[in-house]
Amino acid sequence: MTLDVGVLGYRFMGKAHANAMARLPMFFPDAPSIERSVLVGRNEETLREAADRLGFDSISTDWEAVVDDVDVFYNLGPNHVHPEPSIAALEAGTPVFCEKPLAPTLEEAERMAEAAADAGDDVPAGAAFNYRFVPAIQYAKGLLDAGELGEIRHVRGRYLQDWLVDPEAPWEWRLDEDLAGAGVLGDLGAHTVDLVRFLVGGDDLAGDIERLSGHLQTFIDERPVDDGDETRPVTVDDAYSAQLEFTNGAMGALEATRYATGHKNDHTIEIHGSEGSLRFSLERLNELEVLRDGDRGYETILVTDEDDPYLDHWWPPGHVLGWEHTFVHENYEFLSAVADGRSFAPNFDDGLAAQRVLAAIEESDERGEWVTLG
Ligand code: SOE
Repeated sequence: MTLDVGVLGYRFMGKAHANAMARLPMFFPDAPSIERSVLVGRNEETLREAADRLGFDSISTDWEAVVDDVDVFYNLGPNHVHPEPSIAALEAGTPVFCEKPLAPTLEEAERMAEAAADAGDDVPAGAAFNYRFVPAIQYAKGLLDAGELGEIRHVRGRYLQDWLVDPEAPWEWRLDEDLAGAGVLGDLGAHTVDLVRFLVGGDDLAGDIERLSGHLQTFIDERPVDDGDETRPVTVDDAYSAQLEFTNGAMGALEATRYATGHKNDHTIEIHGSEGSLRFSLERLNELEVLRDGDRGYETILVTDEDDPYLDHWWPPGHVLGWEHTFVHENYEFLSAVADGRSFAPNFDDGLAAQRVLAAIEESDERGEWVTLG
């Protein structure tokens, strides 16, 4: 059986997922057979050009018709377009893969998670947290689950970019509260919160987040629109930081910004346990630094062997992978779950869980006090 895939969105994420789908038959021969069937958007001319370039059979400006028609629906549009089409697809029994953050607001994320629960486990609703699918992150997860780091005490996650350092950098939808929900908190913080939950969530590691304290900042509150003299307000945060306390007493420190001069896409996670520590940096995504003996320092493990996660599908040992491979891995897992009619993780509940943390960080910033998640 061939799955007809409908995709809403053809810019950055549309390209990343279309590339992933195109790689599947070459590198993951056991992946289900799929057809990039229809590309959905608003402007026919732009859509047609994108559909040709990204390998889609047809275009549509009517998502309502598409979600009923296809076997799988990908929602890769800006955040404000995540809720309604995703909910409509799930109501029609169509599996959905939705980009992060799940929704602009907590209330909308709750509605999406409810629609996913109503659709049932055999209609997967995936949240596209691609960094879970970095081989070194999966390797780290294996070490943590095996208890090799002992009792977890510290988790540090920071995501640094610099595309807003220039005050003339143009306005875009990511800077508007109505379209994006939040700024860096939703765009980058969602990734870090999800990775922290993935790596150390669960009772036997650091457990859930008990309470947190958050701080948001907007440095420049208007930006030029395209090349003209007109400006538009920036209505979201440019940076956030948060202190976390986990149920077992472990501590977390999270941070993200679009103003970290010189840092393009620098996502790092550090974890310290009673028996060891680990460090991961997206800028060196083929490596994991692990410390097991306090007197000998960190050992750098190259996660590029054929028995490392997903590596047997690619090149001979030592041939490194990149950012785009994370999308291939998540597409492989998600589409396999769809074909088998089984659940997929991370799902809409994971998207909602991350959103609850983000909302609590915002609330803490507004109230100027710690917030209990409970
Ligand atoms: C832009 O800040 C962005 O493209 C995010 O939207 C992505 O989720 C992240 O992976 C890279 O940066």
